[in-house]
This record gives sequence, C-alpha cells and structure tokens, in this order.
Amino acid sequence: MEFIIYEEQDNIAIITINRSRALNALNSNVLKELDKVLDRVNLDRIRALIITGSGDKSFVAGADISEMHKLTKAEGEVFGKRGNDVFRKLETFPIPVIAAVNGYALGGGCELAMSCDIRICSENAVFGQPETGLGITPGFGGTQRLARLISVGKAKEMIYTARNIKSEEAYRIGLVNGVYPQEELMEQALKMASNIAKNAPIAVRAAKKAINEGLDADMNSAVKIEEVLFGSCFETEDQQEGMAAFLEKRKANPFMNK
Ligand code: DAK
Repeated sequence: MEFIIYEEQDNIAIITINRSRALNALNSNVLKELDKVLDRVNLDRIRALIITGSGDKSFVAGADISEMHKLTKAEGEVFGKRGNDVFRKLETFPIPVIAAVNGYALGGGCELAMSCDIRICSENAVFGQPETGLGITPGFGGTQRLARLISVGKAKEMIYTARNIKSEEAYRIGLVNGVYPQEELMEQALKMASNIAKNAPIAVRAAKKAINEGLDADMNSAVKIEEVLFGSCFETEDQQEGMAAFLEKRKANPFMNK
C-alpha cells in the first residue's frame, strides 16, 4: 500500500495514514487503501486498533482539497459516499478503535477521529470543521457525529464559524479523552489498547455494539439491544472462566475469545 502503514504489536493493530507531503490529507486512494486494510485485520487475533497519522504535525489535514476542487455535483456525491462508507465501516468495526491524534485533525481528519470509539491527542493537536469556509458542508459525517459527541450548540458553533480549536479546548468539551506530549501519545494509545485487549473480547465487542446500536434507538429498544448482547456473553468460555476466577478468589486465565 502506498499511503497506509499497517503494523501489529501482540494483539493490537496500528494503522498509520502516511501521506506526509499533504499532511496526510485524504484523497480517493487513501480512502480506498483504508477500506482495504480494514478488511485485512485478523479479527480472531486482534483485539484493538489504533489509527494515527505519520509525522508529528498532522493526523489528517482533511479531505484532499486539490482533488475535490474540480468535482461535479455527481462526483462530489461519489467522493462523499466513499468517505462515509469507510468511516461507517470503522465506526461499526467489531473491535474498539482508538484515534491517536498527533496534530491537525481538520475536516475529514476530525471526521475520521470521530468515527473511532475513543480519541486521545497530542498537545499540538488542532481540531476543526473548516468546510463552510471552503464553500461546502462537512461531508464525511461531521454534521452528524460532532453534534452527537459534544453539545449541539458547540458543534453548530464550530461548523458555522469554521473555527479550529486546540487540544485543551477539545479536552474541555469532551471531544478527546486525554491530551499528552507528542512523544508519549503512542505509548498512551498502546496502554489504553492493552487495557482493552486484556478483557474478554466477546464482551468488549458486545459492549461496543450495544453502545453504538443503543444510541441510535429509543430507550425501550436500546435496553432490549443490551439484553440480547448481554445474554450472548453467557456460556462462553471466557464468561465461565472470568466468573469462576472471581468465585475461586484467583486471577483469571487470559481470555481466549471463545
Ligand atoms: N488537501 C490537500 N492538500 C493539503 C491539505 C488538504 N486538506 N492540507 C494541507 N495540504 C498540503 C498543502 O497544500 C501543502 O502542500 P504543498 O504546497 O507543500 O505542495 C502541504 O500540505 C503542507 O501544508 P501547508 O504548507 O499549508 O502547511 P502549514 O503548516 O502552513 O498549514 C494547515 C497547515 C493544516 C493549517 C493548512 O495546510 C491547512 O489549512 N490545510 C487545509 C485544512 C482544511 O481546510 N481541511 C479541511 C479540508 S475540507 C464532502 C466530502 C468530504 C468533505 C466535504 C464534503 N462531500 C463530497 C459532500 C471534507 C472536506 C474537508 O475535509
């Protein structure tokens, strides 16, 4: 792949968007490669995924403006669909995804981070949806996910004014879970991923599905979604081992994803 670096550390996968000459901006090829690499993650073995950008300046500086500026309405829709499809794949990816935002996360970059389950960032990170200043709306889910993740008023302010925010503000408004010096960011992302990976994978995946699907439903349907997913964890080897270890006052054996 030209624009994606894929690595594994034990049961954690790391995807790096690597197009540093354009601050990792997303063109059609980057989106295609991202889509492909997600299909290659071995979900029997990998328990958490980290997404980051190459270098120490930018996570992703948005969709590629040089590719977008000449699009027709029909082509714009195709480009928007390509981004939306891959971001939705990420959002519904069976295992947790952490965005390690190592610099600019603008436009499509902010939208990519918001498609992940959890965001942490470096001190120099900058978030924003600058699209209205370019004559377009956010097109990879930004109008929807930002308004769901932070307050509706704050999301509208960020999108209407196209004002970027720095890492401290992103933390204060709940867009990111933590801010770290650049050199500690990956270490912190890996630490969080390992803390996830040590828990029962079937339970973690069911929890992700319950939270995501429940947020799209009314409360009566949402608790039913939870009931079914809760039930699905029983009779698994990991549930039996986890509970037996508690009752026998011993440390549980590593979970087997069974
Ligand atoms: N696209 C293309 N190239 C980009 C880019 C981008 N988004 N961001 C940076 N680059 C390129 C620059 O053109 C420059 O290339 P060269 O001139 O060296 O060839 C190189 O990266 C370094 O950038 P700068 O020289 O500008 O670096 P600075 O440190 O001075 O500034 C910056 C960094 C991030 C503040 C600045 O580059 C910047 O403002 N970049 C654009 C950020 C931005 O506006 N991003 C949002 C893009 S709009 C839709 C689908 C998708 C979308 C919308 C609708 N539908 C189909 C409905 C999504 C839209 C967006 O994401």
